Amino acid sequence: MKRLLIVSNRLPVTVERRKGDLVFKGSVGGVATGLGSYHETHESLWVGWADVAAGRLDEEEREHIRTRLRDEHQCVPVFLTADDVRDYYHGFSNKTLWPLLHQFTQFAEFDSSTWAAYKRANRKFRDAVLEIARPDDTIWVQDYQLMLLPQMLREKLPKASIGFFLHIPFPVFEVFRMLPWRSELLEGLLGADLIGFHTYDYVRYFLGASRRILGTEDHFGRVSFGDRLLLADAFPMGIDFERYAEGAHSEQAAHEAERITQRTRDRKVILSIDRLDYTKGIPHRLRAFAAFLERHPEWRDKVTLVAVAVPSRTRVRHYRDLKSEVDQLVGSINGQYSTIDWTPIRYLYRPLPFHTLLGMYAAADVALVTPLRDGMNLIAKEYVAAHAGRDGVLVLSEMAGAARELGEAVQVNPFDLDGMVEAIHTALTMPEDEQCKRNESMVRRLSRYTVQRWAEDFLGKLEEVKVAQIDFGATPLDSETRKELVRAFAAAKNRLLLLDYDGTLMPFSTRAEEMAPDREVLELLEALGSDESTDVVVISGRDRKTVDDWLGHLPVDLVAEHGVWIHDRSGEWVTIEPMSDEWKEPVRPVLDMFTDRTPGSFVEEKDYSLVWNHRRAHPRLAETRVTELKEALDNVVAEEDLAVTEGNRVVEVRLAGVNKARAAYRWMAQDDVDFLLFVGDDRTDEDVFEMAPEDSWTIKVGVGPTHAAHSVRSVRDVRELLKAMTEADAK
Ligand code: GDG
Repeated sequence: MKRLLIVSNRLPVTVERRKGDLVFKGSVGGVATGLGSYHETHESLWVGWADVAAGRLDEEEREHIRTRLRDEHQCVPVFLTADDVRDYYHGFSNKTLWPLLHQFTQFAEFDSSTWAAYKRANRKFRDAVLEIARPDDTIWVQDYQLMLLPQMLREKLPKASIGFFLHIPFPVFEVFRMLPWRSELLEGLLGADLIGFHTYDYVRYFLGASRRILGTEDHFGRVSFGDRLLLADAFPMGIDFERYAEGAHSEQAAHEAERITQRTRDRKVILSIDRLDYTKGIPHRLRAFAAFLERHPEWRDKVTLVAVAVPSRTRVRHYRDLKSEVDQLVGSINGQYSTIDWTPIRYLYRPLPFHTLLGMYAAADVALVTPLRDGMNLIAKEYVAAHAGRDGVLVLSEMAGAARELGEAVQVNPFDLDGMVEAIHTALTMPEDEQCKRNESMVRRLSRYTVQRWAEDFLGKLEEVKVAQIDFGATPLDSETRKELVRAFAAAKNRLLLLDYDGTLMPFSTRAEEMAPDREVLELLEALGSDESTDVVVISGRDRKTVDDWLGHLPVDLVAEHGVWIHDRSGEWVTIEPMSDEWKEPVRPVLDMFTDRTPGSFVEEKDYSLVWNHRRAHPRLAETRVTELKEALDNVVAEEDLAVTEGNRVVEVRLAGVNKARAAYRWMAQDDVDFLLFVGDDRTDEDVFEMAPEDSWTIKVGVGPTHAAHSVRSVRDVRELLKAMTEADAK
């Protein structure tokens, strides 16, 4: 059976030394809670740190921990020293990555010694995984503490299925670029086959950073990096829905809720609960609550804010400062508004047992979840689940990943004090039936996309990527194969070279007119085409006039408009068959409309095709528009028998059945050809790759799924290959 190895900084079980004994207990936190449920119900092993300093353990204790964790919890411990914990965990992870990735740049420290510790610790995790990994295991690495691990594992297990999920936000480029070790971190992540984020925005930021920092290429989330294909995608983490929906009705939770209602004397209860972290916006929330009491005196004595702050990272200074700030704020607000009978804020600074947490969810009329920035935020989802089928209002920050899915919550910008006051008021005065209605829609979504589904979805996608990688690609043309090709060319008597133009002979430029052939290309074509035994055909998607102007004087044959027009050295331009262009009428207005909506795009008209070119448009916008455009064209396409193809930054519409392959066939069909080479770079070339006979040479420029047998990285490689061919011929 295929095993899953989950790897995270912290195990879902922590070990504590109490009066000389080792005590095992569950960990608090988003990753442990969320994935914990999946782990319990599946065949998986979890590798991570058990929260106990290794220096204080003798070998016998370590063995005891190993055995118990393995037998009772399917966990494998990584032993970290006190120095590791200080520098890798409290240091680089929590003083550098955590603030930076949450865009708290003012808190981010850049220290090369903690960076060294981070690398060292990631290697420890790698070694722990390597010790137990079997070849067909799936390895799923979690979160920001282990961003180097995917690549470290890839080096040792080149074929393994490796997934990575980032539980916190990925920041915009301007912030990520601040990190002195940004390339190494990205390379670390790119060792994975699938990189998951909570929201599509984070995916975009990540792809943008990789493009700009490492020069990766991506298309619909498929990333090509070197000779590897991987995928980045959004998987909004869900919760173990039943655990909260049913749990809220359990006897213990109901008892707890009852107690809270009694203690707050039937006042409205607003719940605020998070780890005490500066990203969670606790001071902003407290100030908003105070402003609410100030501006709405009618609510004094009628509402209680239950504020739970779970201690976290107390060894980091900013967390201790935050603790003082919160203590002080709570004190001053309570000092100002309390009466003998009423304390506006009930403040708890400690972790709660699970049933108490559930009781609090159940008792709260309003949950105030207003982080300044949060990868997802599971508390928001858990609260809604606990209110399935009943009233209760979620006030949710727009800055939490969860806001994308919980559109029916009262959404608020946590930096906007007036908006926050307004939101609290809206929540407290919302009619009950509206509360129920809003919850119903959210509950429907949360009960479908549970943490189970989230994990299955991620792992399913990971398998898909592995399959795609098999088809992906074309083996890179190594030097041995290249020599073989050149030898075959030199030995052949009747050679046929079919060469695409844009992106194959000439590199892309954002200005189409700048792509006229340079001297090197002209000389290469001249040299190859002058040889009697070589037929050179340049197959372009461009209009025939441009192709003629640029290449018409050379001893080569030409194909324009992806196969509509053909020109051999003996004659005129002819169409491959009699053609009509009446179909353009219904298509043109559709393309014009998309041009108006997409700044930087334009329509090119050729004799028998219409092209929507978005080379100068914003790539992300264009990506969305391409999908919409294809949908919009669906009807006309069927009626007029047209083909819509996507090329490099273009969408082209032309009559079905006219393509490069059909044109190329004219030359390929000659039966005395004993060397055939076709080089192309985009989807319009795939028909030719597919049709080319087994014994021909097919080369794709760039990476990506293809029917070509080989690939080269760039136009430069193509030119060098052609040059080597002319030189071999000259010998
Ligand atoms: C990170 C990201 C992302 C909290 N206090 C107690 C307690 N909890 C449980 C909650 C919830 C979890 O811990 C907290 O999850 P969050 O999502 O709110 O926050 P982080 O710990 O910061 O988690 C976050 C998450 O990873 C998952 O990807 O959503 O954005 O920052 O499940 O119920 N549980 C108990 N007592 C407590 O006092 N028993």
